[in-house]
Amino acid sequence: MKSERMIGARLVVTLVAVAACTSTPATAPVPVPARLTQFGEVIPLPVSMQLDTSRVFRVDTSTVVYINESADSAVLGVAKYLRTMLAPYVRQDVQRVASSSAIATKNIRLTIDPSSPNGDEGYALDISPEAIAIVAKSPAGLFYGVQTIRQLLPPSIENVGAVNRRLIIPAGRIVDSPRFTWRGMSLDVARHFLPPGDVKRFIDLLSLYKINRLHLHLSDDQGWRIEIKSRPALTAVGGLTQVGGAAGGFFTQDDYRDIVQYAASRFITVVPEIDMPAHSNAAMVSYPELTCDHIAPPVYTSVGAPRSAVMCVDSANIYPIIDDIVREISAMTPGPWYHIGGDEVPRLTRTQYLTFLERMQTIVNSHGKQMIGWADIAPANLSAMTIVQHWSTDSVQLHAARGGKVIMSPGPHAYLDMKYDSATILGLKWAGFITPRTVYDWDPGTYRAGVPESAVLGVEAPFWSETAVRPEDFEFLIFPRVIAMAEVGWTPQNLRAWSSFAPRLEFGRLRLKALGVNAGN
Ligand code: TNX
Repeated sequence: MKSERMIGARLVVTLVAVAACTSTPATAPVPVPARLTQFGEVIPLPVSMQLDTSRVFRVDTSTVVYINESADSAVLGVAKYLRTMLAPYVRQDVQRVASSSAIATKNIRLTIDPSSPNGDEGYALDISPEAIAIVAKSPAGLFYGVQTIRQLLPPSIENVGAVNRRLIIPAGRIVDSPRFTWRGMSLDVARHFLPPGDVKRFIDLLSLYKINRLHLHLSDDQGWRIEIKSRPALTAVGGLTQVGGAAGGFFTQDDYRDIVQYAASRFITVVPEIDMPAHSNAAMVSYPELTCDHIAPPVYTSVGAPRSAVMCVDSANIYPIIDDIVREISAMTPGPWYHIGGDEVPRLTRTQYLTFLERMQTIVNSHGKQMIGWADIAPANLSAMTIVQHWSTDSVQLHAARGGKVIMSPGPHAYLDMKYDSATILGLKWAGFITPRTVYDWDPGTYRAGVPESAVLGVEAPFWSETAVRPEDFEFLIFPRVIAMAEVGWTPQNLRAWSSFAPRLEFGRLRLKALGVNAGN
C-alpha cells in the first residue's frame, strides 16, 4: 500500500505523548503552537500517532469516498457522514467497490476487517498524499477514524459553508482504541427542559470526542420529561414545571425514539434514567397514589429536593405504575440499560430502601434491561450484572467486591455543573470548583480503594441543570470540560499528561468557536 511506504519515509513529527509529570500552573494560559493552526489536534489523544507534516493529503474536488461492495447500511452511514463533512469538495456520491483497481487516485476508503487487531471500537488510519484508509472491526471504529480525520483538519472544517476552505491533513499513521467501553455524559433535562433539537446538537458535539453513552435524566422533583402512554398525567401534569417556575416540557415517545436513533447514528447509546424512589415529586404530583396518604404534594420548582418526595415503597399501589413506566421506556430503548436513579433517599428505613431496590432490579430485568443505579444502591443484594455509578457516597466498593461493574463519576472531578471558580456565575459548588485540569487529572483505575481497574466499566461526566436555563448555559458549563473527560475515558493513563493535553485543548477551543459553542473557562 502506498500509505505503508509513506510510513517508512521521513517522520518529521511524532505526537505520541509520553508519560510526563511536568506540570503547568492550572490557570496559566497555554499558547496555541503556530505550526498547528493549519492542521488540527486530536482529542482524545490516540494510542499511537505518527505524523509527517511535510506531506499532506489535500481534500479537493477529485476526492472520492469508497466503501466495499458488500458494506452494510451502518458503514454507508459513516461514509455519508464523512462526505457531508467534506462538502462541498467531495462531489460524487459514496462509491461501492469490489477491488482497489477500480478506485480513483484521490480516495478515502473505509473498510471493515473482522480480524482487525484494534478491538471493537478501534481503528487504523493511514494517510498519504494520495489516499486515506481507515480499517476497523466495526462501523463504530470507522466512525472514530472519521472523527480523527476531522480533528486533523483545521477548525475551518467546521464552517461547512465557508468558501475556499483549505482542507489539508498531515500524512501519517494512527492506530487507536479506547481504554474504557463506557465514555459517557449525562444530561439533566428535568431541572430545565432541553428540546430535542438541542439534545441532538449535544449528541453531535459529544460524538466528535468519541463519547459513546448519553445518559438522559428524564425525571426529577421539578419535572417529568418523557411521555408514558399508559400514565398520561406524568407529562400532562408533571411535565408542566421546571426549576424557577417557568413552563417545562417533555419528549413525546416519537421525540425520544428520534433522539435515540440520532444518537445511534453517531454511535452513542442512550441510557434513560427515571429517578426513584426519591427525587419523585413531579411523579407524585401527577399520581397521588405514589404517596402514602394519596394526597398530591405541592409542586416543587426550587433547587434542591423536598424531603417528602419519596414514593410510598410499602404500598402495592405504586408498583403497577412503576412497571408501566419501566415497560414503556424499555420498549423504546434499544440499548441494554435502564437507570433507576436510587440516590439521596431520605425517610425510608434501610430495609424499606433495600427491599425497594431489589424489587426494582426484578422489574427492570423482567423488561429485558440491565439495571444501573447511583452508588447509594450498592448495599442492596444486587446481581453482578447490575451496574453502579459512583458519584459521592462511599459504597461502590461493595459492588466491585461482588464482581459488579462500576461507572466512575466522582463529584470533585466529573461534575460538569460545578462552577469553574469563585467568579463563575452559573453552576453549583458542593463538589468544589472544577477546572478542565481538575476533570483531567485523576485516574479512574486507581481512584477508589476497593475498585480496581478491572471493575471499572468507564467514566461519565454528569451534567445537572439546576442553574442552566438556556442552551448556551448548558454549553458554557459542559464545554470544554467534557472534552477533558473524553480523554480520561479513551486514552491510556500512561499517555495522559496535562502538559500534552493543555495545548491541544487551547487548539480545541478554536474548533468549538467554529462550531458556535459557548464554551466556558
Ligand atoms: C446531586 S448526583 C444529585 C443531583 C443534583 C446534583 C447537583 C446525584 C446522584 N444527585 O440530584 O442535581 O447533586 O450537583
